[in-house]
Amino acid sequence: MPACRVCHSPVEPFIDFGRMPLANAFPTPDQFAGEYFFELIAGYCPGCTLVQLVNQPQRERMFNDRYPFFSSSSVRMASHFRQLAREVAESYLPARDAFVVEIGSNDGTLLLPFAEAGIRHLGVEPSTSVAQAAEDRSVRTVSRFFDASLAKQIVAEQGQAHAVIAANALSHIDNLHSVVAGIKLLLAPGGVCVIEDPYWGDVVEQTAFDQIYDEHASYFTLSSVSYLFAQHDLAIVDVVPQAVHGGSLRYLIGHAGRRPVAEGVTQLLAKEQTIGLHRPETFAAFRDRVSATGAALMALLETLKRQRQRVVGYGATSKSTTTINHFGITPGLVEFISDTTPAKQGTFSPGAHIPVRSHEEFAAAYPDRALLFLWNHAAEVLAKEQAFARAGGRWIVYVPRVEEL
Ligand code: DWN
Ligand code: SAH
Ligand code: ZN
Repeated sequence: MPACRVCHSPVEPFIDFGRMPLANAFPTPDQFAGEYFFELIAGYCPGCTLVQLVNQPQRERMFNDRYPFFSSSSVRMASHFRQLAREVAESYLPARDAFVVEIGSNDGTLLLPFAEAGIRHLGVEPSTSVAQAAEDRSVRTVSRFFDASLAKQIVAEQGQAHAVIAANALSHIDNLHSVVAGIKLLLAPGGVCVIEDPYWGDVVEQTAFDQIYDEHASYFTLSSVSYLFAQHDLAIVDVVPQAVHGGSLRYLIGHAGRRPVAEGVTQLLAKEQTIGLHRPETFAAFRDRVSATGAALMALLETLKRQRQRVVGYGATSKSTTTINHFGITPGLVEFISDTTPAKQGTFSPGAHIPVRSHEEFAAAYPDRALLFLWNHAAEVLAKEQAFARAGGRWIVYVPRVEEL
């Protein structure tokens, strides 16, 4: 059994999705033959409770000059990050010479409000495709993987940071100890570190199985995050649930002993114990619900095909790679996938090779059904696609369960 990336105990596999391509490696036909596949298996560590991938693809394969996910693709996420930036600026930054560092800053969506306010900032973003987009918006970015040695260099050249932020980034990082040691070095004595990631409790509760893919190396609970940060003399001082990405948790972290620990922290730790998130039967039931979702979704798609109904996918998300390849969705069942990202248009979905086309093609001739791979942004999508519903189109969702809306 593989060793836990945090405590080195043997990890116990609990779900196997089979042979899987990389979620964001959208190939063109000349690249079909060279596609990279790995066995997508998630496991649980009984030593420190961290849920994690058993086989982790190399980071350079995933995060590079072709990385096609741009944070600015969701208007709702941009406003979520603007609100977070406001809270950090109001509550945690000194009036003079504040310095903010973001890990996994992508195209600069979260740092942009700091840049606009003239606040000293630095984004750390290894994928040059998106780092360049940040630079184009005048968000200062260094295109490197964050770790302890980069943290040391930043401190030497630019000083410690009053806020270190990582949204949907820590879950993407396999060398967690080096990264958390780096946060320890980088954070000013009274500074705050804000981490936000999908919450494993919500993944289980919503049967949001497609959050499991190559880039998501770890699936956090408060228990596992507390354990990790405590190893580096950092303490979780507050936790705030967030509705984004199907249910996330925001962790506010400081140097141990520097800030009072909110009651919510002790309460959630106790709740994670009582609801049995880490019991074998919880994992078994999750696996059963994933199979039930697959059976229901494939039956519905087959029925629609027999009825000659046109089905188009909505959002060539990272998550869709797991759904499509695990359940065996083919171009015969889903005609194409509509996506607003220019870098994905004209490519094909990883593994199954369903064409990815522009949103204009979706709007030009509405299909009978749209399969919502973007279920986490359902509110944003349904609000702007009212014309599709008026034209008689219906949505298919599959998280938390298969339903036609
Ligand atoms: O964890 C991660 C999160 C933060 O973002 C990364 N590993 C990668 C990415 O995950 P995702 O691809 O599942 O993210 P989204 O935000 O669920 O989907 C983004 C995709 O959907 C983009 O290709 C753009 C597309 N999109 C669209 O076509 N129409 C997005 C919106 C909001 C839309 O209205
Ligand atoms: N924070 C953004 C992007 C999330 S996608 C948002 O919430 O929308 C995850 C990002 O983390 C990618 O842009 C990826 O390139 C970056 N990343 C992966 N490993 C990293 C590392 N070691 N250090 C910094 N960023 C990393
Ligand atoms: Zn462990």
